[in-house]
Amino acid sequence: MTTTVGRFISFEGTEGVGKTTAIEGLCQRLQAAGIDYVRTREPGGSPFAERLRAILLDPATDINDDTELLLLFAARADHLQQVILPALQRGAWVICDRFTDSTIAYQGYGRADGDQRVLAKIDSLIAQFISPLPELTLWLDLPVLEGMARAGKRSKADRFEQQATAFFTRVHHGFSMLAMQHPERIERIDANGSSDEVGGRIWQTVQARFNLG
Ligand code: Z5A
Repeated sequence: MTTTVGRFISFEGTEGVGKTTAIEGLCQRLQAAGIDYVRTREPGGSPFAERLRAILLDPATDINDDTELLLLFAARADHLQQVILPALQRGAWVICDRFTDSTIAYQGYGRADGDQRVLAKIDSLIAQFISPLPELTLWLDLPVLEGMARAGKRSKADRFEQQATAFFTRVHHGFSMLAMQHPERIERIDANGSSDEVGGRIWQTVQARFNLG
């Protein structure tokens, strides 16, 4: 068991809900509060994992669901060892755009429609290779079509963004299941409204959770 002292926070949600924007806002507030933090993301976050990210997101990549799952975990294991654990051990906060909940939501529900065998495979990979898990997960909840409309304003769709609406509806269901199963860790944040409003909700939640003045 690895000893850590920093705080580990993940952001989750379906496509285009505003994670990147919200993380930017949180990091500005942490900086103003004098808190040392590392901002990172998945898949990716370390040099090797960023190479796997490029493969995973490339629309030309043709792999089956097991291969995708294992590549995500290979990326995560490297990211954890190279970036997350060293940051937590020196006392920094880690702010991570997506983590294991995305795998459950996208691979477990989006790809496999909640198939118990697939969910069990993912749980087993998490149990064997991933520690620690985030102590706070901010799930930005927005109707799927609104997130897709926000994301759709950008240029070219990656391999995940090319999925149909039904896929993202299953992913959204996956996140709501996770929020029900882990109320002690996952906070649902209403992602409707302006980025200032959403940012305010997030900061209130973080302040309350970690007793920040
Ligand atoms: N994936 C997976 O399948 N399994 C896994 O285990 C992991 C990931 C870890 C890459 O993720 C893909 O990997 C992802 C799941 C899969 N694919 N999908 N879909 P990513 O996080 O890099 O990509 P993303 O989820 O598509 O993120 P995103 O599209 O970049 O969205 P975002 O970061 O949540 O949103 P944003 O960039 O902050 O905002 C989107 C737009 O909305 C932008 O123009 C903003 O200016 C605008 N915006 C933001 N906030 C607001 C508000 N409040 N109002 C109005 N407009 C707003």
